[in-house]
Amino acid sequence: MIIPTYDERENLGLIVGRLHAALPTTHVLVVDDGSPDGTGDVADALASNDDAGRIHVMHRTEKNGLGAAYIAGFRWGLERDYTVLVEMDADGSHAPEQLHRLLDQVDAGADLVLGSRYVPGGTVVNWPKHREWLSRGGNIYSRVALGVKVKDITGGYRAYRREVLEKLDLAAVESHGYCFQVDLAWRALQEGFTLREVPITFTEREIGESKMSGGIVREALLKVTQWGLRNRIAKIKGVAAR
Ligand SMILES: Nc1nc2c(ncn2[C@@H]2O[C@H](COP(=O)(O)OP(=O)(O)O)[C@@H](O)[C@H]2O)c(=O)[nH]1
Ligand SMILES: [Mg+2]
Repeated sequence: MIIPTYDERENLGLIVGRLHAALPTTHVLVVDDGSPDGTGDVADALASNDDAGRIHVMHRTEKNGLGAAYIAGFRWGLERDYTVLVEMDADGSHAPEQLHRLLDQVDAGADLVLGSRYVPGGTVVNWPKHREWLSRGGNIYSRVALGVKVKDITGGYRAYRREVLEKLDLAAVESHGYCFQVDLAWRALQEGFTLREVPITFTEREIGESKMSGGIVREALLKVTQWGLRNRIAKIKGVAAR
């Protein structure tokens, strides 16, 4: 389980506690980008107080975005013998109590499982209307631009079988913000991995602030458009070459 953190001092202990109450054997890697609020110290304290040695911490010096933090975390996990690598937010939006839904589908054979707000049974709690529309709009746009059927390709609660991350060229992933999520799912689909969505309840954070920004939205729009166009051009060229 990889948890990226930026200024999540009050959330981190709560989420790790909930995770270990739900699934006691799960190992955690906190990837902290030098949070000014001292989240890195909180993570170190959690790690040293955990007698079972389940909590690990990676300290990075700069705030480099969600994508870079996850890629560093994936590399760390792949260097060790973890068979499934999970992404989860630190702010309580993703319920550790629902993690078994994702893991069950990995056990059933899926390569990549997405916790999905927009399949039947999935819900969003306490999101301001503009955030919900941004998310729904981003998903509709991604579906049309990329021609995929995924309902919640922007979500950040997901489980990867290690083979997926071994196969993908992580060094080539340039997405910084949340379009990193679209990027990885899209790459996995293109490699022919099987993707499944399971319903989750996404609950907006009660503590701390969102790091979502206009720059993150612009990056996503630009990149998804580029990927979609590139894919179409490649298909047209493929047809023309026959
Ligand atoms: N390490 C790291 N974590 C980040 C960064 N940006 C966001 N996060 C973490 O990513 C998760 C989701 O971010 P959040 O701001 O809640 O996004 P929102 O739920 O879309 O509003 C949280 O655990 C954040 O602390 C970053 O630049 N670096
Ligand atoms: Mg959040």
